[in-house]
Formats: sequence, structure tokens, C-alpha cells
Amino acid sequence: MAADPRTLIAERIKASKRIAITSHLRPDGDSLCTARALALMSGLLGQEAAIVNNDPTPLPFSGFPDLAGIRVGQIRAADFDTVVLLECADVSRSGQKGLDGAFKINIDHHHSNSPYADINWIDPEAPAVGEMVFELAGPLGVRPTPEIAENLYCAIASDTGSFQFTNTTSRALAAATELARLGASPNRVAEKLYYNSAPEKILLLGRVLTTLTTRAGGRIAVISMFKRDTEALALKEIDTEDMTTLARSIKGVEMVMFFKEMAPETFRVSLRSKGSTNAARVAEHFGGGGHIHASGFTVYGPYDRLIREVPATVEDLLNAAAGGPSGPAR
Ligand SMILES: [Mn+2]
Repeated sequence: MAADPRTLIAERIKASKRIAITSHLRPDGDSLCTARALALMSGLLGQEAAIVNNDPTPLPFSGFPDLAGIRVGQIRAADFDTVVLLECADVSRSGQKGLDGAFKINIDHHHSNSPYADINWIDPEAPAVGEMVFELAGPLGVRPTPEIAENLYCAIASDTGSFQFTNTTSRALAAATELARLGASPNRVAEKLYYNSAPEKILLLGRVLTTLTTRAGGRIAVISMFKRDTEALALKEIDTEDMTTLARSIKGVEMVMFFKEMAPETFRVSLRSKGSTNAARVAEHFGGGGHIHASGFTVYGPYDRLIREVPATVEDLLNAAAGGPSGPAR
């Protein structure tokens, strides 16, 4: 029987002096807060740990003082003994180019078909990579400080949508309980994650929600955002996920189509779906791609025409996938 990857990872980290931690392109709360927690844990062991991501930290995480030390750019492999990749199905997901000769540790809670690293720990049953790194505390011989615990809690809270998504398992809740015991404050994390918006963002949300229409008997919700809205509010960086979430909260909605004007007559369409409604298949029809519940594609032309034609095509695709116009199989 192969050795427990947690033991192997702990041994390698303890034997290292300088560790680089990176995560996937467009990093999320799970990968960012977990990277910070792991850096602090290895700091307790006396190591230098740097967090280096290819992409900048997005809102709301860019405002977290705890994550201010994250570097944006490329890892110089020669500067580190070990590179830890969080939630990267392959090296290219990290956007890091020079890692061929580096000793790599791959920690992921998504199915990954290429165990590309020197040590691979893939646990698709884990609710978040934050929960996995919490499991490393024992093998590493560190007791998480309140700051570490809060970062791990934040990772799990963010990846489970505040304990609402399907990955909200007893394992997620057990880790959250233990992390709260170690000093994480669920209220403080919720304030940072969800009660941290710029007023302009809420005004933009208002503008976007006035565009809401539904079709296919209420199964599809369509919202749009225009450049004039973001420009009028002088918003540089926009987090649109909760606009989608609000549209998706409508009873009976199975798919949200979000039209975002990128340039004149150029619209990026983000799709979010639930249940068996396949957003990836719809995106592929338009030359885009993604996952079953999150995908996107780009369309070109005048908005008035696109908003008539594209949702109608999507409705046809959903009906065809369901085997008829009566609705999808459950
Ligand atoms: Mn995750």
C-alpha cells in the first residue's frame, strides 16, 4: 500500500527551506485563503513561504489585509525547494511556465486525471482544498493559530457558498466546527466575504437587475450589463457572481444567461445552471466551453438582435436535450 500522501507532503515540507505556493488562474477564495494558511503553517516550522499567483487577487479577497502579501507573476523555480500547486488539474492551470525541473506537490479536491506532480494528493470527496490543508496540521506537527484557522475556515465557507452548496458535507461542517474552536470567527469571515461591497457595486446590481427577463416558461433568466453602466459608476473591477446568484434564486430558473458588453457589438455570455441542465453543451454550440454548471461564450452583433436570437436558440437547445418542449428530465 502506498504511503499516505499527507505524510509524504509533511515530510517534504519539513525538509524544505523555501516553499512557493500557487493556485489556479483567476484564483478563488478557497485557493487564496488556503495558500495563506499553508504559508503561515510552514512559517511556524521556520520556513520561508511565498505565495505567487499568475493572476491578481480578485474582489473581495483583494481587500483582505491577510492576503496583501500575495505576489503576482511567475515563480522562479531555482529560488525554491518545493512548489505547492493548489487546485490545479495540471501545471498549465497555474499559468506558471518554468516549473518543469521543480519539485511539485499537487493538492486538489477536484477529479484530476493527470497526477503530474512528485507528490499528488487528490481527494474529490474533500469539500474544499482548505479542509485538506487543515488535515496537514497533524502530520506537520503544527497547531493552527487563530489566523491560520480563520483562513482555512474562510476557504471552506467560500467554497461551499457559506455552507449551502452540495459540498457542504458533514466533513465540511466538522472542519468548520474545529476551526471555530481554534479561533476562526464565522461572523468576521461573513462580514469580509459578503458585507464588503462598494456602494457603486450595489448601484450597478440595481441597473443589471432592471434588465431581467425570463423565458422558456420561467426556466431561463436573462440579465445584461453594458459598458455605459460600469463607466458611469467608474467601476474598474467588478464581481458579478452575486448578480448571477440573484437571478438564479428565482423559483423555477434552471439557467441564467448573463450578457456582458465587452466592446461595441461584442457580448460575453456567462451561463450558470443547476441540476441536470448542461451549461457546457449550450456554450459549445456557440463556440465556447466550460463545466456542466458554469460556462461561457462570446457573440457579436447589435444587442437588440442578440437578445432576441441567442436566448431563443438556448431555449431550443434545452428543449432538444430534454427530448421535447415539456421540460428536462429530473
Ligand atoms: Mn476549492
